[in-house]
Amino acid sequence: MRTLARTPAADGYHMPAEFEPHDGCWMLWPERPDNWREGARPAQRAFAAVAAAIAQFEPVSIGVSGPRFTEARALLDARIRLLEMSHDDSWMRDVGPTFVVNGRGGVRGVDWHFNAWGGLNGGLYFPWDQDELVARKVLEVEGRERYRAPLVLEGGAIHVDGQGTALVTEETLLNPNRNPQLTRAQVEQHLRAYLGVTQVIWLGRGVYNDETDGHIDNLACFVRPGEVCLAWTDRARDPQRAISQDAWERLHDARDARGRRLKVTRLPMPGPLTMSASEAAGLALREGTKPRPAGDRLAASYVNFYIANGGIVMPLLDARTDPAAARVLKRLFPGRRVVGVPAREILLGGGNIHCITQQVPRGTRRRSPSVR
Ligand code: KQY
Repeated sequence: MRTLARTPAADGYHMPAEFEPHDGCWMLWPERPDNWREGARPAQRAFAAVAAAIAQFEPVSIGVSGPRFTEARALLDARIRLLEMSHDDSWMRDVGPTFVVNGRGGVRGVDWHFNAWGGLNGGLYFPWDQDELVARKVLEVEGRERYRAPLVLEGGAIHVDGQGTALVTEETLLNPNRNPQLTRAQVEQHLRAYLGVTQVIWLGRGVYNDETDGHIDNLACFVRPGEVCLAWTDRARDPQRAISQDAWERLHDARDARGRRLKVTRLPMPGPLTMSASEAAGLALREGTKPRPAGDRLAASYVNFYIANGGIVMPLLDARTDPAAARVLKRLFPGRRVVGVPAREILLGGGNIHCITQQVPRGTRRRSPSVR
């Protein structure tokens, strides 16, 4: 597909909110044994369950390496489209394209630079050259034109309300391991140009011990214009408490692009949860990949859910807190069916359901990928 020379904003495109209608959802198959225990089998079952849950609401496509195609097909619901696609790991939110729309049925994709959450300065694995190609390949399959953004960024580092507001964290976007040459004002300028937003709300740090350097998609998200839900703990001595409190205050003081104050709902957090000795023992250690020792605090958050057409697919992480979190989500999304999927195996790899999915917004259907 053509790579476009201008920016989405200059062409009248913007990123729609996740709660707007979708044409479908993309995922990648988890395979690497240094990130997913026991040769990734438990994670594959969890990903397959997430895909089946989303497929109740919208079409799902999954990229898998050639050698793993047959076993993935056997685990996946028949409704799911499986395609061969090389990748280094399975975080479609971060390596896939960010889709933008023009309000008249046009859909295009933004392809950010990806450096495995920090490159050689704190990144999670090396190399990441196949991940870097995923956004482009998805756009080829979707038949959508591509913008190449001059910015290291991951899809999990941004949330938008679809009405001109972006929500981000300083911990990720101003981290010296992403775009050290850019000032905050220059980062904002790129967000305006590539997401089509006019207002950026900056939170401070992300969820405690989040290896992405504090992605917003684990901490807070828009549930509709003017409304945000925030990961929250009442545990006074938990280091997460001060992080959530600071986010709460910043959200309270913020105005969105339309000048509205935000309504903020606290979504209780699970745990604290840690990596067990047997879970850690199931990993095949490899030089160049972040080690995951037993006892490590896991960055567990119910905010990492996926909004599908008519549904919410939420992670089940802790039997003590899952029911309360589901109740809050049902209240926040009265028109959608809330479906819980056991997600500890995804959490062990460093993220959750939102991180492994990427929505394709609804657009005018292409007759064939070559038709412009
Ligand atoms: O937060 C996300 N969007 C992705 C988490 C990636 C973790 C890598 N191990």
